[in-house]
Amino acid sequence: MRKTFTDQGLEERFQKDGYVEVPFLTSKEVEMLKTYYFDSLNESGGRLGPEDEKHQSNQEITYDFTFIDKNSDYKQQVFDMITNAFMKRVDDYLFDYKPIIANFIRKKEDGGEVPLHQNWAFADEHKCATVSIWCPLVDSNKENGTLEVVPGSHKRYGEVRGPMIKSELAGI
Ligand SMILES: O=C(O)CCC(=O)C(=O)O
Repeated sequence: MRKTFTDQGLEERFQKDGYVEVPFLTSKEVEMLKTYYFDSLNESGGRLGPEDEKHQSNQEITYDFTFIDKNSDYKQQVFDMITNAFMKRVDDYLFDYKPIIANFIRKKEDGGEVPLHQNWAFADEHKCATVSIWCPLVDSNKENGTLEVVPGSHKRYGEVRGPMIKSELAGI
């Protein structure tokens, strides 16, 4: 199995719990990304929904992820901004990783919940782990949509995870 973290203590915690908490961006970098987020918001094309894929669903999406934005130029711009800021720090922690997705996530205060899920499997997880870096740009709490994790749940569910594949977590 390929190593994920350069630090052995972090590696062991990550393998056991599926997550670690570490200091990440400086307050200057947070301010820069926040300013960029609001300044570029008018370029967003709005979020793609099931109807855009001619898929019938009564599930309402209540949050914005850049990943599902209709404007691919905007997505590319956001990817570049975020990865540029993050890569300075990523190499302090992770062992030879490269970014494949970068998102701003905006949740509404009333009902913007992101449902329980495990991220898509982007690699053969017998050989390596993929990593999501979640970094709030405002103080986050239960009221405004912090992230909650279930320690140790990362190796418990399906290996094949992606779009159009029913999640084992769907009924929970
Ligand atoms: O912020 C959330 O609630 C979920 C975020 C998430 O799924 C991710 O960053 O991969």
